[in-house]
Amino acid sequence: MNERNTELKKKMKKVLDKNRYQHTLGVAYTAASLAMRYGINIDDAFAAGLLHDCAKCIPTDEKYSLCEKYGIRLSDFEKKNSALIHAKLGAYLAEIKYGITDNDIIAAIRTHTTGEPDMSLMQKIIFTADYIEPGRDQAANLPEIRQMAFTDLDRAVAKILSDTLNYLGKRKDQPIDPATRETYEFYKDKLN
Ligand code: DGI
Ligand code: FE
Ligand code: FE
Repeated sequence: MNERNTELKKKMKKVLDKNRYQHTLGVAYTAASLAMRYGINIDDAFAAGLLHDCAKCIPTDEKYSLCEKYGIRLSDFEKKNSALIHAKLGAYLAEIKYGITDNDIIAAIRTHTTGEPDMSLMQKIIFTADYIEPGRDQAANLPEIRQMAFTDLDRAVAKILSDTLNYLGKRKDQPIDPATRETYEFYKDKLN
């Protein structure tokens, strides 16, 4: 592992709780494996995986005050749903607190929860690795999506979005972010 990633790993161990840290390592190694498969920089994918949830364990009120402090513009949906904020705030912290300068890594952190239309390979890899890392065991169709991730990444992205919309649609307490729908609209043709 390169020096930057060794440092980032130590820092994440400090700012994340135990379960989140284990999940983070799972995402980092899964992202590195997908990077090998699809030919992007392995160290960068590992770094993006390490940092994707770097803002997750910040208390909710502090998440909002940090966004205010740094002038991070939240969508109306994010203003009302605190679970989504860690992506945008995390992307910003990756840059100013953890020294990431690569825009593709920053974008991958920013879009890891909802995705966005027309993502880069790095963005799709982090979005997918977050869903399929070995520690995940709740989602439907995981075995199928795990294989698909290594055979047809766009199709895996589409399937993750379709399953996520399905799952959120069944839960009254979980409104759907328009960004999740827009991403699905862009990728849904890949399911055919
Ligand atoms: O941070 P993680 O738990 O690793 O995973 P995540 O960043 O994908 O998702 C954070 C939470 O956001 C998770 O509980 C799923 C949820 N989520 C994803 N898309 C939407 C959503 N929640 C709502 N309410 N609406 C969405 O569109
Ligand atoms: Fe997350
Ligand atoms: Fe995550």
